[in-house]
Amino acid sequence: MILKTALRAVAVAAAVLLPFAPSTGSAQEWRGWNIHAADYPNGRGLDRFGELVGQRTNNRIRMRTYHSAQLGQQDEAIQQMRLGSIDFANFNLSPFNNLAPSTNVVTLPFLFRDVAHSHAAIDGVAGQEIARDLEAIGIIALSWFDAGARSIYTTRPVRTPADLRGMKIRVQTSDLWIDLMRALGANPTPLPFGEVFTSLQSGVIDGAENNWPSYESTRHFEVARFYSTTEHSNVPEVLAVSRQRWQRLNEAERNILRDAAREAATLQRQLWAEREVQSRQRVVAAGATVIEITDRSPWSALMAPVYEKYTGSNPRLSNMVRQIRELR
Ligand code: BDP
Repeated sequence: MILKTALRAVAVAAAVLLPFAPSTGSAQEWRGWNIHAADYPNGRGLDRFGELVGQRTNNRIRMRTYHSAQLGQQDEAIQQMRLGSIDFANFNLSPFNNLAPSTNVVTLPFLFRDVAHSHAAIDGVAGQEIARDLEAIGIIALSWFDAGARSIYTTRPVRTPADLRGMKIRVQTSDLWIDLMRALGANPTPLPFGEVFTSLQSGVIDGAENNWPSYESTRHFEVARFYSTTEHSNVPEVLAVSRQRWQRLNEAERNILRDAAREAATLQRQLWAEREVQSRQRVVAAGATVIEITDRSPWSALMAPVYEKYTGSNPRLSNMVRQIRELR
């Protein structure tokens, strides 16, 4: 009798637990890519993601992040994730511009009013559209990291678009970025992130553009000492996993990953806000000159052709722009 009850209890427990059983019996090792150092907000977010997934799967899914671009530069890492040799990563959305059309929308210059506005967009409809496009190319978006506002920094002072004329400015590999820089009068030079420092040093380029934490952590401020607060783009970042891995997970595991990614993004966003302030202070203390651009209208006025080219003839994308603008 006791045995029967015990057996029944086991059967009931098995029935309840079965849908949550691991999709594969053995432990899995997942390789994660990060372009930044481990102590950068994004590195901390990725490590938290791995920790939570490990805990909640009883270490059946063990995640290890390779920081500081050990597994390659961003464009290569994206290809590797599509092929399934990188399992998870944090990517900026601009390197997807030529692959996933809706990522162009959130890269567009002067689109977001502030951080809250960019969160509302990416945590809402824009994020859903982007996740759909990324899935189609083999990448599953789980949550969104902050990347703050990007501004132009140069080896000579820049106060107006006229000052930028003919200067070689590094951009990420994206047609939109090339057109954006051209529209500002600069000479865009696509280069991997890891080559920017030496290219500035050797004079291959005269400047680049990025947020405060990247300007500081890469030490670009040592070679391009003028940071003009153009704040021309607030392109967000994604915490993603490879579709190949994702397809082999059961629903319970997917939920664990989704929750862990959301919690990691909450941490990253908090750390990001702190790091932006610290990075600005550090570069100023180290002698960088901040050129405050208070009136951005001469800059944004040049952007109409970029909007036209990337969204004008595409109802889906121009609709996204409209929806984002209407967000309050
Ligand atoms: C940083 C992003 C990183 C990009 C880099 C870049 O976090 O993903 O690779 O900019 O400009 O802000 O390439």
